[in-house]
Amino acid sequence: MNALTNNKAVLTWLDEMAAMTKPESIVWIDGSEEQLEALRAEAVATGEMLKLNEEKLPGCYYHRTAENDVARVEDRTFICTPTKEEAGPINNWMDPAEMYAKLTKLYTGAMAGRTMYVIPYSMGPVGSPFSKIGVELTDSIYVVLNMAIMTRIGKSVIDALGDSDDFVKCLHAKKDVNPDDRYIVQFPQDKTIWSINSAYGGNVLLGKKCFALRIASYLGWQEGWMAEHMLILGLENPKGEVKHIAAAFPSACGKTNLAMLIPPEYLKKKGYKVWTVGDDIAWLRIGPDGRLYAINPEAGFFGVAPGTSEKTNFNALAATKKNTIFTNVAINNDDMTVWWEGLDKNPPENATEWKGAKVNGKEFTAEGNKLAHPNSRFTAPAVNCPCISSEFENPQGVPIDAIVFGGRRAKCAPLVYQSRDWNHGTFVGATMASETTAAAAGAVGVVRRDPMAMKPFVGYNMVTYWAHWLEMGKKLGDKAPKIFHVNWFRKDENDNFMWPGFGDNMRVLLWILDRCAGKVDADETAIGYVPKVEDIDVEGLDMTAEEIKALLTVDKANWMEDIEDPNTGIKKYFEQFGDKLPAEIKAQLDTLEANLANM
Ligand code: GTP
Ligand code: SPV
Ligand code: MN
Repeated sequence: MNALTNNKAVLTWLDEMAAMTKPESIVWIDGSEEQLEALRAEAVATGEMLKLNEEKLPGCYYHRTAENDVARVEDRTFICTPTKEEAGPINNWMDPAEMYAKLTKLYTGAMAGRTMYVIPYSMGPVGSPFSKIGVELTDSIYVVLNMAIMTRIGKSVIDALGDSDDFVKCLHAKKDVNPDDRYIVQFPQDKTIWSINSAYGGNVLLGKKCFALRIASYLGWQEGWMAEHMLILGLENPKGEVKHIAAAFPSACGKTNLAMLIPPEYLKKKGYKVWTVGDDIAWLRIGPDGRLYAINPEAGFFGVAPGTSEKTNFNALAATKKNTIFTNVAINNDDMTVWWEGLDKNPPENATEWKGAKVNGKEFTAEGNKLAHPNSRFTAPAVNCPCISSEFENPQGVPIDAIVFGGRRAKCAPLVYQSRDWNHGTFVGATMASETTAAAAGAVGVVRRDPMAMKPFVGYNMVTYWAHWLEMGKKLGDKAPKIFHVNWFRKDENDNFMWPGFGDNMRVLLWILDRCAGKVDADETAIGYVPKVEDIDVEGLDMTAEEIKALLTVDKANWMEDIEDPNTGIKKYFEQFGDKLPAEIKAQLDTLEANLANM
């Protein structure tokens, strides 16, 4: 097929990559429905995808990845800046020349006998001042079809690029999916991403974590804006006024769920609503009026399937009912529909589990096995979401009133607290911790520091990133959003969640917005402002004031341990940054210690 562009920079790079990977043919993705439909048919013919029930799940497909290839691989992800210092101590680093040489060997002939697809794509609405363009080369139809949902693709994008060389060069080859030679590599200065030997989501949909977070966070630092692992939601009150909240939680810690929240019945009746702008990534810029504005650079949701049900996340489930790709969930062979843990209490008897074995799902799960992989996902178009915001395509983005950090903490962090100001809020983000989840390969349930939920995604030195946050705060001045921290995952002595979560998180969002509007008082504690028990509305909730109080307590011993723990503590974490730690962050730690000492 003819190239879609005469752009010299694109064509020269494409020639180089094709000379290295040696595909049998090259196909440009123009974004037309005819072309995508032909690719779906081809993927079904080769067995790469299965067609699901056309009546119950129109336009939906199923894909299973290799057993060794089911999540992001953080130990094989590299930030290749010219110096190690620029990547910082928490990123894997290799000298760019060395990495290019090493990977060139792996890529040489990697697409022999295969087709290379050329996908022009835009992160953000085409033509928005926030938006950026990438071109992904891939030998995977699964990647093409996912990118077609997750980003804006095709002719309009390459036309918008024109003659410019300002695009991110993304190369993906699935090769033989060998985990020992798997690499996910960012070269921020070259605006280049090379991914090889994986065919799973976040490792290969290069517009997402690789570009929209790792490369974009680096560009944001250079250009004075921010790329964050944040959902964006609009909360509408009964008067029809909408305030926007951006929230950063680590992977599989509730962003999709909060972004699509359905309020508890009594609030719904009053007229409260939540509108989804984004569920995973926010690009934030200071607008002409000096406030912070956010867009969602994505066009779809790559959401965690397990735990998604009509009760927990009605809107996400509704979004998956058509034109969706399911990865590593279970299949109900009776009617070619999908199932996962938490969808309902009725696992299909005639099931295929995520690895491909035919099993009796009832017996299989009763024996303690999982039918769906814990990180199985759906790729659903944002337009499918019943609560998609009318601002979703707004090229100027939405003004942000509050920033919320959060994680999975069985102890320590209360249900919600407010930072004293932007710098303190930056410290709260920088010292975030969370129990690990199945979203990345490795142990699950271990507490680790995950600053701003960006540990796996920051494309430069974490301390420079914190300094950039402090700098943005200076520029925003008194127009800065207020910064909060939430924890939906606090547990009691019996290991039960103390807070119902999901829709009831709305009660906490209302307190947050009341604080932003100066409408409600709070208790000043060592860690920041904590709600008064009576200010968390419990109407319709079966919870006592004592239980709310327990959720809000700041326990001195727990907090001291959080600072001092020799393995996971804040001090230990900060040590690796040495004297590069911003003085303001150190000062905030000193204040926290002094406050706790006075408790
Ligand atoms: P990534 O896409 O990996 O970045 O994840 P995410 O932050 O969007 O996480 P998501 O909303 O998909 O939630 C992950 C898991 O946490 C799901 O199994 C949810 O059911 C569960 N979860 C979400 N919100 C809550 C909550 O308020 N309470 C509890 N207990 N679980 C929750
Ligand atoms: C995450 O792990 O935070 C995700 C899924 O959103 S992935 O795109 O695989 O990174
Ligand atoms: Mn994510």
